[in-house]
Amino acid sequence: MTDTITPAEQATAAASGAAATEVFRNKQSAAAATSKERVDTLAREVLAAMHDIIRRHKVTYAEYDVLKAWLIQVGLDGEWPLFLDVWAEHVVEEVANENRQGSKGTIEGPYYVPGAPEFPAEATLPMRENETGTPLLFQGQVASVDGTPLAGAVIDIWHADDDGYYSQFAPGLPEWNLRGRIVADDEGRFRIRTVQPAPYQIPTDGSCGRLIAAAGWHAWRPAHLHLKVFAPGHQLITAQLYFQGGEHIEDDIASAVKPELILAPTPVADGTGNEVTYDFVLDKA
Ligand code: MBD
Ligand code: FE
Repeated sequence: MTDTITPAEQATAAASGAAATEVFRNKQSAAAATSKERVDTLAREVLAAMHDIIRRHKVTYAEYDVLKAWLIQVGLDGEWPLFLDVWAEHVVEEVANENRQGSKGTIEGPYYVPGAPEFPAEATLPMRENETGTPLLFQGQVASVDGTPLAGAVIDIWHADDDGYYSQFAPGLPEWNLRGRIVADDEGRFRIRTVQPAPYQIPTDGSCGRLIAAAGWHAWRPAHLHLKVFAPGHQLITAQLYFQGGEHIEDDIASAVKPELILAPTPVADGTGNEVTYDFVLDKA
């Protein structure tokens, strides 16, 4: 017996949803305005698509009330960030970055927190003394599309632990566990030591989980590292990197896997874990 509260004992959909909602509300870009014409067009077409579905499937009053109750509960659970990032963000990302020449990106998801502690080019991410998971050396170089190395590029990395929990979204984890901003060296190179994350199941005890259960879907994302790569004069890349052969690479619930984003780590000679090299190419701003 121990009196330590583990994330698994206390993590709830409502708690992680409330944290994700709060983080999103602090994001400045959320306040960006749009024109009346744009709102008119988009809102009208969303509503028309809904009307069309109701007619084609002859949606009943009983079904309409189930939907209403469910939508109310999504908000109460704080799960709008989760819902939107799992089932809609991938298309927004596709449209936003369709003209990029450099490295592929993918969705940000609901668990990024700006302001992680900063580290030099060779660094170990903040982790607990007994952090479980296979050690991973993640190294590479950041360059511009013309091949120029980007000295001082910042690699902002965050990922779940071996149990699938993100710090600040599950209780009992150190504030910045498995989160850090690594500043690349004069040649744009970085060497980051962390542990390989496990496949991730989105919360099953909230509204998103109820939808998944009611529809007979699954709640899994493949194991992934999240990254944002910043360099002056260049477009920010928001990406995730996955692991070759990992579970749910082929059926990510968030539809965010791309072949270019799959890593194939190899065991390091001294038997202390895996290593992998991945280079980032940034488009000019
Ligand atoms: C995640 O960890 C994630 O990356 C996304 C996109 C959605 C839910 C949880
Ligand atoms: Fe994630």
